[in-house]
Amino acid sequence: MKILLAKYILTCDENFTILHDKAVVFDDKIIEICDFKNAVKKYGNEAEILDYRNDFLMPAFINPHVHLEFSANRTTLEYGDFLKWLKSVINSRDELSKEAKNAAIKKQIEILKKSGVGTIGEISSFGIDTEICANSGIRTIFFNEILGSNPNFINQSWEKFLTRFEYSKNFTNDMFIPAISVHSPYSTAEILTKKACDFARKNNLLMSTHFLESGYEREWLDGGNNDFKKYLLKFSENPKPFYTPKSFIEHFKELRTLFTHCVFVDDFSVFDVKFHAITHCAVSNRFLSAKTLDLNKIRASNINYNIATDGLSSNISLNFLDELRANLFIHDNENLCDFARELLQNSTSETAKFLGLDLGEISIGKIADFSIFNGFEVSDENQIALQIILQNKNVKKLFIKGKLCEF
Ligand code: MCF
Ligand code: FE
Repeated sequence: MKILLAKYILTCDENFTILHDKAVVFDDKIIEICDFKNAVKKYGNEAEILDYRNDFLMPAFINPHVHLEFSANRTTLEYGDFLKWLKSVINSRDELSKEAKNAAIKKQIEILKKSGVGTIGEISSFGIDTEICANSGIRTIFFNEILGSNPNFINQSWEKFLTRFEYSKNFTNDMFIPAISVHSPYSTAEILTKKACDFARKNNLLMSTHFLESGYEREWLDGGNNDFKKYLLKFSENPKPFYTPKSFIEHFKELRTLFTHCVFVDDFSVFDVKFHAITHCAVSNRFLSAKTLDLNKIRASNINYNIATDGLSSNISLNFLDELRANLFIHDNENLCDFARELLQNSTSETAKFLGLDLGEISIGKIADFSIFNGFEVSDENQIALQIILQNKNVKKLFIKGKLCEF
């Protein structure tokens, strides 16, 4: 058991309550939040004291969408046009993933942790990341990816997916949770999406998918005949869109699904707020989509949104604080302090609730995933969330399940 004293505690609860000069008593879960003196009186005999009286405590971040297998990419993949990027992925993905194996992936997990991330959603395309994630100490929702558009290879795609999924299942525990990712409406035939969604429903698995990321994709699904068709001709003789945007979403009915990107969605009321959430990758969208997610439309529909880095396939950094800073710059119409608070909340408690994880908030009974930031002077508590994002390259300490992470 430990007693941790902090200058400020950002609870990240619904009201974004900030506590001043309080202590958290915890083992793998949070036992009590009270005055330091009372904590010492009650638990002092058995507890270790962690004195961070000048520092700030907040829940660890959740980064629900990364592609660690693309960790070797620096300049191989082309940015600035989605189709060019996609072609460069097809050409280089095998090599990139081989290069990423082990060292590069481990290094990026370290970078994630150092930036305060306690949980990731890993989109696994090949399965070379399974053991590394399972042994990494970072909590992982492991989204086994399925895709395939050529009708001749549907069974093969499904079987390959099942093999990877079953393998990942061997590592299941509270820190490694197998799940599914249907890659996207342009790359995944309807039969595969149906099978994957039925499988997820039957086995109570979380789902993730890339949706309406580019103008090309939007036009293609709307029935337009654009460059996307030329590109898809590589994979099948007479490519036709498998879905309309609406019919794609219908597959995910009553299935807890993270819809990633969605920058070309006009009306978010098509989603079910109970089961669906939007994963926002601001930097990735800047590099590939040439469009920014309209947060006001999302707020108007009451759907939950969360913040993710995507992989180094479409980002220059998996440091979560870099991504939060980028959000502050990219969404330049937002009120700075209010948006900073929303970013922290949507990277902790809001996402945890959606994913069904009992963490993301500093309150009694929650799993003790939190980080310590170097403290600073603030004249107004309203500045704290903003300055945490602006002033920190990394956290001072990270605890996952109550244990201090070594890095
Ligand atoms: O999220 C970004 C951009 N959108 C789509 N896919 C990916 C991203 N980063 C990596 N990918 C992967 C995806 O998982 O690239 C492949 C898939 O395996 C593209 S489809 C051949
Ligand atoms: Fe992605």
